[in-house]
Amino acid sequence: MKTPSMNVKLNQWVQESAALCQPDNIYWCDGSVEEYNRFTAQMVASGMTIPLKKRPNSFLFRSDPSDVARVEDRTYISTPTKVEAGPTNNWIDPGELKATMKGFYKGCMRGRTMYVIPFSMGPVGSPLAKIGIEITDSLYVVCNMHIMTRVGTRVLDVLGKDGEFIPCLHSIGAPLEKGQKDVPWPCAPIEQKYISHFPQENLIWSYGSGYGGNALLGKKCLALRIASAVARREGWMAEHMLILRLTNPEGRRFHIAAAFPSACGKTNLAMLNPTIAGWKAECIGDDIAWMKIGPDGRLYAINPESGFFGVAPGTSYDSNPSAMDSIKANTIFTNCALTDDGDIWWEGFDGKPPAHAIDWKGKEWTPASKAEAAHPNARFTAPAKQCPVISPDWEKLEGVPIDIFIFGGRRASVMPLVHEATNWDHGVFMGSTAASETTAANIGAVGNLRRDPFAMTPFCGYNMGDYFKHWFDMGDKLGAKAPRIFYVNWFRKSPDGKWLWPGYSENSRVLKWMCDRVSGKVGARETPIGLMPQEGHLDLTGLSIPAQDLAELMRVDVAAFKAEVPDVEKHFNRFGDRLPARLAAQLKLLVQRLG
Ligand code: OXD
Ligand code: MN
Repeated sequence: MKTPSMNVKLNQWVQESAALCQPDNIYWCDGSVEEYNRFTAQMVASGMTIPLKKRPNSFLFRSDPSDVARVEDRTYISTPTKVEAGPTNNWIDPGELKATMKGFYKGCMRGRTMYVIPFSMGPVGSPLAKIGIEITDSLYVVCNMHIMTRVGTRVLDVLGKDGEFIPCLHSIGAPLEKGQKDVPWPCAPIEQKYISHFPQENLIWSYGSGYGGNALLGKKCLALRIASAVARREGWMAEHMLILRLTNPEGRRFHIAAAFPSACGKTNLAMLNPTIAGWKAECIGDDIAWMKIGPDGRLYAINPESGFFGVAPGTSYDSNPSAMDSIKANTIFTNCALTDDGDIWWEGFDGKPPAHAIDWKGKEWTPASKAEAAHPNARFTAPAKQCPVISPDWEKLEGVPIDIFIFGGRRASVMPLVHEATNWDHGVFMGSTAASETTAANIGAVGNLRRDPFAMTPFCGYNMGDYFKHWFDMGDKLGAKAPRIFYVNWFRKSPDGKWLWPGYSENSRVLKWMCDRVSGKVGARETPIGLMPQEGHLDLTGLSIPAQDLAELMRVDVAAFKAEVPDVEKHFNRFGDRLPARLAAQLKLLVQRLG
C-alpha cells in the first residue's frame, strides 16, 4: 500500500520498521467506520473474537492467560543514565535495551500485516494535543486504538510534511511461519515482553504483549510516561487523573481532577451520579489529564483519550449506571465471561449470576465453579461519546479550568474519609506520600500496601524526585490560582472488616464539601493532618450512617500516623538528593503537629 503520508520522517521510520520486522504487508489505517467494521469482521472470521448477540457491534476477546494486565516488571524508562529514570522505574541503558529489542523485532512480523495507526491524543487541533503513530501487528490493538484515540487521515493532514510525532513501535512478538496456524491471542512469553520508553527521544518500543496498557501505546506509554517527561520540559502536567465537572444548585461549575491508583474506582467517580439535591455531574475523562496554564493564569485540563478502558468486574447498574449505558453497543470486551444467550458477564454484574457461562479462559463455568468467570482485570473498551453523562465540553480545545485536585487510595485503616491540604506544599506532600493496597490491574501480589505518589508510580517517565519538584514549580507559577488539594479514602473499614462509607454516588457528598470549601461557604477544623469538615458540614441528608461509624471515618488516628512516619521517611530516602527540601520540611511539620 502506498504511503498516504507526506511526512518525510514518518515515511522513513515506517520503512525502517518494516525492514526490521519484515511484515508481509503494510497497511495505513484511515480511522473510518468502514475500516473498523472490516477488521472486526476479519477477526470474527478468523476466530480471534466472538460477536455478542446481545450488544450491537460488540465483541468479546479472550487473551492468553499469560497476558492479562500491565507488566510493570517488564516496563522500562530508558534514559541515558539510571538516575534520570529514578528509583521507581526499571532502567536499562538505551543502547543495550535497543540491541536486545532489535534482536526480538527482527522478523517478528513475518506472516503478518504491519498496521500504521496515525492518532491524536487530545482533540485534533487542540493546543494541548500530541500526535503519535503506532505501528502494530495486532488487529485487536488497531480496533482498540480506534476507540481510545482519534485515529485517521486527518491526523496525517495536521502532521503535514514536517510535523512532529511520537513513534510507538509495537509487536505481539509472534511471527507466523509459512503454513503455521494462528492462535486467538498470539503473544510472546513473559521473559520476552518489553514495554520500553526512551523519553529523551520521545520514543516507545513495546514487544511481546497484546494487552491494554502494554499494547495500546497512546494510553499509559504516550499520554503518561512520555508525556510526563515532555510536560516537565515544556512546563505543563500529564497526570493519572480523571476529570469531572460538578455544578451546584446556583449554577456554579467546579472542575475536579482526581488521582487514584488503578482499580480504585476512578471510572466510577468520573461518571458519578450525585445523590445530593440540585447538584449535577458531568464526565470529562476517567484516567488521564493533560493540564496547562491558560492565558488567565488558571490550570486548564483536557482528556487526551476518546474512550474508556475500564475494569469490568464490579461494574453494574448499581455501582456505575453510566458506564453500563456506555457499553450497550460498539464495545470491545476482553476477558469477560460469555453467557449462553450471547452476552457478557462478570463478577459484580447486576442480578443473579447466569446458571451457565463460558469463562474468560473459554471453559465451562457455573456458579459452583471455583474459578472466577471473568478475569479480575477484565476490561471494556467503549467510546467516551456513548457515556450518558459525558460533558458537552469534553472535547473543548482549550480544556476546562481545574478548581480541585484529589488524591487517594485504598486504605482499610489510618486515612480518614477526607482532609484538605492547608496550602500547596502540604498538598504536594499528601500526593507524594499517597499509598494504596494493590489490586489486580497490574501483575503482582494483591492487597499489599504500596506508596504510590500521585498514583503515578507506574507511569512517571523520569525521576520521581524531579517530578515532585515539578509539582512545586507548577504551584509557584499558579500562585493564588492553584487548585485546592484534598485527600480521600472511600475504603476505610471498621475493626471487624465492614466498609464504613457507602461510596459510589454517595461520594458526591464529599465532593460537595470540597466545592463549598472552594466557594468559601464552609469553614474547616484544623487537625494535625490537615483541614477536616466541621460537625454537620458533610451533607449526610438521607443517609443513615451510625454515629460511631461516622466518628471512625473522620477519626485522625494520631498513633497510626506516627507509626507510619518511618515508612514515609524510608519512601522519601529512596530519592536521595533529588527529594525536594520542601517535602522533607513538610514531613518535619507533620511530625511536629502529631506531637
Ligand atoms: C488503567 C490502569 O488501566 O491504571 O487505567 O491500570
Ligand atoms: Mn489508569
